[in-house]
Amino acid sequence: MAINRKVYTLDEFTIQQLRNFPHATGELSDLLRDIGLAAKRVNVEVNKAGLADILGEAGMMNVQGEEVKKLDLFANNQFTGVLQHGISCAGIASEEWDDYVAFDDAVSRQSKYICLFDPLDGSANIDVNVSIGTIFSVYHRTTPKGSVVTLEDFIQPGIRQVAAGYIVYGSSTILVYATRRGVNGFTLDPSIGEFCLSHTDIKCPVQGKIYSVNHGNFFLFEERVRTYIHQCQAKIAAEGGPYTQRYIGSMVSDVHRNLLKGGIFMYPATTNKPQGKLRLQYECNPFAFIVEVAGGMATDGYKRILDIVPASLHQRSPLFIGSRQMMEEWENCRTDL
Ligand code: AHM
Ligand code: MG
Repeated sequence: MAINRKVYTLDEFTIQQLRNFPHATGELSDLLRDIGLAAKRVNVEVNKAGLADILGEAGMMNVQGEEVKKLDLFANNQFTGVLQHGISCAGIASEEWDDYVAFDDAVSRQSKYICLFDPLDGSANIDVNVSIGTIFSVYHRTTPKGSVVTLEDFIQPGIRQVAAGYIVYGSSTILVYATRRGVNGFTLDPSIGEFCLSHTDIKCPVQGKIYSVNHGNFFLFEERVRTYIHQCQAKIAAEGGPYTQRYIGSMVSDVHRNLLKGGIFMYPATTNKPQGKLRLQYECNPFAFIVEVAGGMATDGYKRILDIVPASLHQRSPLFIGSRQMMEEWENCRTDL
């Protein structure tokens, strides 16, 4: 017999969380609702990408010198729009913009949060129907309310995040967000157009089974990384079974899978990209926050991601992230033994 239980929508859940904080203003709930709304709009476009003549290059280069796809622009506009017109966000920074954007109006100057986001991560995969995602992080502004936000609001270390999350536009669409109180996932029910609580209090398994890395870069990695990869491969040869390697090339999907199933995701420095590929503020910090709240770890190979003080908005960092025990094995990996 089917058991009916109350299904919480994203809005209901965030409002319910407010009850734990009698002095909360509800601004974070508003902001998450705005992000959920933009995600639903992006989801519609992602789902009909093959039909809507929206595939292909928009013919522009973004600030990273990469070609922008049309859906990147659409997603960027959606997230910018909802945050600009909401009441909770004083300014944004996006992987697609050169600079941060301060919302200079009477309501936004009083808002207490700023938001950074990568509107469509893994967009190189759009043309081939591979899952892509949005990544976001939320900080308290450091400048006083009433003023216009400045660069200092956007280059805070990741440890100061108030919330962070991501959306995977995949076989189903899921929004996962973390606050210090926990990590929860909401799957989009297309029949009612609502994100519904589906993954409560997500914990990253302590012992992972999966290692995720772009093997094509193997000879560009430092020796320690190559040694660790060999250790993982030796484990697969010795133990077989559940251990394996998986790499989608879409970070949101790769880290989401490892968060649920256990594993380590690595985007190390390479000889041609000594700072790695991923952006500290838009990709590494939000995932580091989420995975740490879920019980895992995240480093740049040597130090904790969340402790890095950014020097600029678009700075890159190597990333090693995932299950605690695998991360400890990586930390203990030496080439001189
Ligand atoms: P993007 O922000 O330009 O989409 O790049 C980030 C993506 C990640 O999602 C993914 O993990 C990585 O780039 C894949 O890079 P590579 O093809 O070098 O392995
Ligand atoms: Mg990205």
